Amino acid sequence: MTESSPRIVKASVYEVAMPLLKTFVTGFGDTSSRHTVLIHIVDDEGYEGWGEAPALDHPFYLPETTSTTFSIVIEYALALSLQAVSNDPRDVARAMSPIRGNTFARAGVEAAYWALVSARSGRPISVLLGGTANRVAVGESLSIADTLEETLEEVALRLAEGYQRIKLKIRPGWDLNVVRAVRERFGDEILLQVDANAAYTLDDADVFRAMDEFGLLCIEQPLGYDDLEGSQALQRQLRTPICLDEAIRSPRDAQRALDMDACRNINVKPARVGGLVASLDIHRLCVERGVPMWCGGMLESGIGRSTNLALCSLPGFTQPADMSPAAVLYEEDLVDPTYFVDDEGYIEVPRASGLGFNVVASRVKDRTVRFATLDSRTQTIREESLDHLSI
Ligand code: OSB
Ligand code: MG
Repeated sequence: MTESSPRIVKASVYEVAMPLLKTFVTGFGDTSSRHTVLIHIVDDEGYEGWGEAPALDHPFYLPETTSTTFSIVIEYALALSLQAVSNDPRDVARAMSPIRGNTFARAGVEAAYWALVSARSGRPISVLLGGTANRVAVGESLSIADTLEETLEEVALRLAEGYQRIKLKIRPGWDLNVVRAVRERFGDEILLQVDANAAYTLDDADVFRAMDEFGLLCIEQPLGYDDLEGSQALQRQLRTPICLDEAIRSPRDAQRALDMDACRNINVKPARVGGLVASLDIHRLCVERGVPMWCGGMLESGIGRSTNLALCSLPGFTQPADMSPAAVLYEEDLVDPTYFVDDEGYIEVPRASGLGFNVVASRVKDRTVRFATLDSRTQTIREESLDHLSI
């Protein structure tokens, strides 16, 4: 560590229960239990940074889970970050680069350093990233419902609230019918897209060819979570851009997918691609090639949403971000005030330095089910009994 980079004197990781108000139903199954992982670091001058590693509890979206993320953060990611040549997030990302995969763990640790350097420099994360927008257009991602009527009601509500775009989760049996029903009720003007979460195979190509008639912004991750070849074969048959989510877990994946024409649109989730540094690389690539992109979500708390919003302020993010409001997801957010969608469907990019939102430590504490912290003597991160929890 250089002299200009103060020492990290506190480094902790928390597994936090964030029960969803409603089960989130998608092409990969049901998500009812939701635990997220938070990283908190403090330097020797008292500046702090929070980051979120929002893997899901189960391995049905991607291989990583809350538990694997928690373990990798303790055993490797946070430990390696402490060896970085400085606290600059690019150096931290480099220090963690020996870790294969485990993008959520690396992204969560890196995010905490972005918040820390932002707090120290007095410049908001969006500015550090090179962002220019003051507000970000958002859309909701709608869970698969029991009836079409339920979905139509929810779409009506969101459009009335100002949401700029509707994303329908689809799976076999809930696809053309729901798209047709939404188009019939709300017309061709609304921005509409679908997300299959890898629930189909190339044998279902006719479903997607039929979708071509509905003027969708994109068809997100129709085929297997790592199936670039299948996606390439399907994209050849479609006018609607395929958007990849699960299949892009690094800048290299993004380059390969675009070179192959396996997609013509990209969902960037910092947590899925390994952090904001990797997201900036994908942003540069997409801008160079004129590929539209947008920021996805992982049902994060306001802690993760804050860094997503900062990223969306970059000029290449031309389509509305997935940002279902906290009030729809959870009883209460971990930040207060939480982000707010105005009646034109925009969320303000956090302007404050540091995380940009105030973390309510007591809420984090009340919801923590596991935690680990830095043993300053051995410089290792160790799991601790909840009796020792102090934030
Ligand atoms: O596929 O985009 C997805 C949430 C969890 C896992 C995968 C996905 C999603 C969403 C949620 O669609 C969007 C949001 O966070 O508002
Ligand atoms: Mg998706």
